[in-house]
Amino acid sequence: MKCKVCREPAIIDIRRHNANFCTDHFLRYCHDQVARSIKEYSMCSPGERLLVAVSGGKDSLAIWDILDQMGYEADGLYVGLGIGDYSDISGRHVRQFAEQRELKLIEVDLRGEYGYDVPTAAAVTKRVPCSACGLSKRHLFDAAAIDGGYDAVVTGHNLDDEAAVLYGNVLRWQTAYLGRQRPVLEARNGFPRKIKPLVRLGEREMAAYCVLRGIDYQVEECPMAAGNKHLQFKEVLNAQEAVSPGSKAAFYFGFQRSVVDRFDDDPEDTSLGVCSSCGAPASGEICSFCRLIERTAGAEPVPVPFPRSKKSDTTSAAPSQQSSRDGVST
Ligand code: Q46
Ligand code: ZN
Ligand code: ZN
Repeated sequence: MKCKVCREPAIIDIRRHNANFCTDHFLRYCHDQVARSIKEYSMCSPGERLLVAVSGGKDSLAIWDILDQMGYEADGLYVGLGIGDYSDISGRHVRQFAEQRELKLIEVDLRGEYGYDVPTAAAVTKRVPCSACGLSKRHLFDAAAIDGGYDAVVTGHNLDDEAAVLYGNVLRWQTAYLGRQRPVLEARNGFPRKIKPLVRLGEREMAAYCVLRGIDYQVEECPMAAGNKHLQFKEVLNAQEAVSPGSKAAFYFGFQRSVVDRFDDDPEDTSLGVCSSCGAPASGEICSFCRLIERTAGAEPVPVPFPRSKKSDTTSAAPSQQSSRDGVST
């Protein structure tokens, strides 16, 4: 197996591009794919201040690393979700990464600052953990970006994530979500711009990127992800990709090219008011984040299940079934 560019021994094959790369050319390929996404979708410009939502997983640390190397002013934001050892280890990876590169890291701890954690919120609301978790993260990312004067929030959603979310939304014809499933969501209604520069790169490529760049990341599955529909959708698409490489990219980018504009892209919502408690955009008197704080106030902390091991997440592995959200809107 030889590198497509220099003919030296290759360390990774990318079947959907029918290409193999050596270490140097693979790292360059990752940068080129990010630069291409940024340009093609007008995600951000040099000189803008970016806030990277970092979880401690491979994708968010990889995109933080790439943007930093590209010369962007990119700070990190880590939200401590209170998911036992999983959160403790994730936080350590994020801190170590930021310290090694002398990057600015903002930390918010749900239990310390808002009096609840994800397992407790899930028990109180009687909904899947990803629901309270996603709500909390979205609110805190948005608030930190607006308060800190950042030009955009960057998330580490990769091609596997986005194709799986799209698949779930198409399966149930979630038209309101389909209109928002773009690599860029412009700032509006009091929310910051959101960008996903990893949409051209797969999960396996991001794991390889971190290994080759010496980035330590959280390799365990989130213990709250059991039953997460997103994982099932990834498995379906992985099976399809195995028999027909390029299917995920064709599905996702075909949608972007020819279909997404047919759906309403969340037009300016004049009915949105301002939360009387925190000042965030809200459809009622107080926003759903502040309602969650109220509901969880005084609740007994709930124990966390044991972490689940991922089936595969290395340079030589097939695309892994890494967790993400259960929700359909990213
Ligand atoms: S951390 Fe949170 Fe994910 Fe865990 S509880 Fe679900 S959403 S799976 S990205
Ligand atoms: Zn090469
Ligand atoms: Zn609020």
